[in-house]
Amino acid sequence: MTTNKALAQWITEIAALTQPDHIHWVDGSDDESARLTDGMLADGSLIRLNERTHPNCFLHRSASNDVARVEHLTFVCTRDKADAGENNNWMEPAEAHRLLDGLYAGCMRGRTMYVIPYLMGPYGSPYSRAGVEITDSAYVVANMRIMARIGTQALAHIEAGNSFVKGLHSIGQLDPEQRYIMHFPEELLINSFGSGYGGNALLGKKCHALRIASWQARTEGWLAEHMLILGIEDPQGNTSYVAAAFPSACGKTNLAMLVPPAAFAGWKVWTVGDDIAWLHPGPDGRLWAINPEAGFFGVAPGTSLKTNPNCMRTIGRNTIYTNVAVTEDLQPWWEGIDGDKPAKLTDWQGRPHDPANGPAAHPNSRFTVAAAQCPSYSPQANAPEGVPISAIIFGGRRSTVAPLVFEALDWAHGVFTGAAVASETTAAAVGQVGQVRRDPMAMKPFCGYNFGDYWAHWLGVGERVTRLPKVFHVNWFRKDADGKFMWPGYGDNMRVLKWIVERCEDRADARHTPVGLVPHANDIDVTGLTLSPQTLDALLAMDPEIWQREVAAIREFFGTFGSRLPEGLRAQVERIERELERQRAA
Ligand code: SAT
Ligand code: MN
Repeated sequence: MTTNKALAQWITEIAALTQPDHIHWVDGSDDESARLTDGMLADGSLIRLNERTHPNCFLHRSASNDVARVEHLTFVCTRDKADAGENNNWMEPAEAHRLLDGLYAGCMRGRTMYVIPYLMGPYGSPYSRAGVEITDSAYVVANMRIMARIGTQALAHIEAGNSFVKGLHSIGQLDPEQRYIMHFPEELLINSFGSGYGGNALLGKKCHALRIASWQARTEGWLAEHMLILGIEDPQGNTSYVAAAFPSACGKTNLAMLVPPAAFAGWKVWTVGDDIAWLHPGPDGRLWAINPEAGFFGVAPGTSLKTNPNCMRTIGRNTIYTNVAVTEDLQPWWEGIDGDKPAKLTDWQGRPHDPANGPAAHPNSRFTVAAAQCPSYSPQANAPEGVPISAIIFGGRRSTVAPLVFEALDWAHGVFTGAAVASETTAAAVGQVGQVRRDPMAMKPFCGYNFGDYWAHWLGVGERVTRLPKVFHVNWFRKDADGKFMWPGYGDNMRVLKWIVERCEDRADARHTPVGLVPHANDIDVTGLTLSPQTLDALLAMDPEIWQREVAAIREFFGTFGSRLPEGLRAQVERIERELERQRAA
């Protein structure tokens, strides 16, 4: 139990509502973890993988209709609807509470209610925040144990008088018709029902560290962002840190663990985080970032020694796999993994694999693993003060329009660039894959309040922070007329990171366009890369006519935010339109 009265009272209240058979306060110990794992092995919710090749690794198969985040069932419940904004589904808080309390009533009968105190962020950091997740899923406990700092120390943080976010989760009947992911930012409360999967159920991640935290960050003057954090060490031993926002399943984990190409001897990339960054103005006028998470919940398909060797070296032990396929001798398998496809596989639903049923591993199958196991894990990853950010990078998956890289002209233009991010959708969320949608700052599914207010907050940070990071936009996914990717990506993205670092140090050149500063072909270090000059030119092209159409689409999108759209963004649209028109006329 706990000495914190508010917490004790909430637990009593929720136990009365949900009627569990047992209440288990999670202490985070190895003993407890072993007992939970044994229970899940016994009831079949975990399967032990090949102990020789993958020690202490397990497979979980989720319900086949519960495999991704559900954005259409995700709500932000604020008193004033306009505060949630066009970017969120909204429900009136009292109505949402009525609906959910009805679903929660008696939902834990015959089950154990786990109480998980957790901390997002390093122990001892002034930027870390606590939460308590109540759940009836042992699988959630096992994942939270990897993804956050849970148990006794987190509880001590709360009992020392720090505030905490409340998260109530029940898998219910895993019925997609009775599934809701509800946020009450004004109450620092999350209610999740009917899903056991990833971001729907591990409430410390998207629900707390992005939706609720973004709301708190706005009132407190910081930023909670869907960004990886990495350090780039040059051959002289200087390390610069960048934070980068891409929509789900666009390669954040790969970029965060990048291994530079052979021609980049002496360069090294350090991983601080792969998904979420909390950025605070520091005493020296720079933005400092911490990774609130302690683990990676990454997409398995496409991960291989070729695309992400550090990741493959991370996930060989102590890893929970969800919805991957398995080989005959119980090794995890997915499309894109190294080696030939085995003749016999069991698919993610436990059936003998038949290609007629689709891929063997679900396209959104995942691994959950402790960040500390990553060979490139940064020695600064647990620094209480975080790491100082030199550059912010936005990106999306665009087969056309966006060049390989460009730099924003200044902070306000950088905010515009982030707000205008668009990307082709992926399997990380339920729905059509491959549609272009606007995904500002890669926060479309995660911003806990009105995007108009959010952009105004970003612009405001530019006025308060004296040593602002430079802002960039990248696109690794440009395709040629034959539909083939033009840029090799993965480790070769180091070539773009190098230009970015050099720009931050005023050591590299660029040409001015209305849309941003683009490298000349010879500004990108292509040593050791076979890439035709024509392809590189095409990758760096900024076509004014295509961009006139793009800016018209951005103007229309911004228009949906009405009077909450900050004047600073409207001014950017108008400037770019004017300059593009002048360029076209010339
Ligand atoms: O399911 S999660 O939201 O945790 C993963 C993702 O979409 O990035
Ligand atoms: Mn993500």
